[in-house]
Amino acid sequence: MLKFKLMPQAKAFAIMLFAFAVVSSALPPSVIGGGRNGLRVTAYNYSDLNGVEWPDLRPWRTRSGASLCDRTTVDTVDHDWGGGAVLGCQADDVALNYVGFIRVRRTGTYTFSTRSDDGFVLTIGRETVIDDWEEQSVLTYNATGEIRLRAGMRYRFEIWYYENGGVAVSELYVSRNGGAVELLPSEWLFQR
Ligand SMILES: [Ca+2]
Ligand SMILES: [Ca+2]
Repeated sequence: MLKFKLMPQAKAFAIMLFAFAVVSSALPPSVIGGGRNGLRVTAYNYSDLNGVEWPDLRPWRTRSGASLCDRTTVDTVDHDWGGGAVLGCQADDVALNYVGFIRVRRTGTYTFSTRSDDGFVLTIGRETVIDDWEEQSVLTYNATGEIRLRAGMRYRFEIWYYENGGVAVSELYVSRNGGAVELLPSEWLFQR
């Protein structure tokens, strides 16, 4: 019977190569190819709106009366705070700014839909995909918007959300080319 004899160094190298192949195949492509998944979130309490109603207050332009109450990261946009505290902030009069990047694996037209209480604005690249900055109940309203995204491209991804009073919900769903609607996958989102 023919036997291959490897030098000890060659044997060690072969074992290292095999171990690397096993570890590499176990990692999802997003971990190999980029930064940490998810989005960064900055949250503000609003103590005094100076007589301005929330729908007229675009926090990315007007931050008067706002104070920083939390900075954190989230895997995706899937929050139902009920009537309680929004992240580490008040239960009412809170604005959140989610920031990061999105990269999809297949080119197509992506339809985003939000279930939010209250206001929600989604911007991808320079395009405002959802503009839904108003008082609303999750039971009665969903906003949608679509955009064409190319596979492998990184687009800046930003959401402004606000909670006026009562129940607070912030959820974002997506469907590609009119297919099944799913919660926005964390693997498509990058913090940097
Ligand atoms: Ca509310
Ligand atoms: Ca509330």
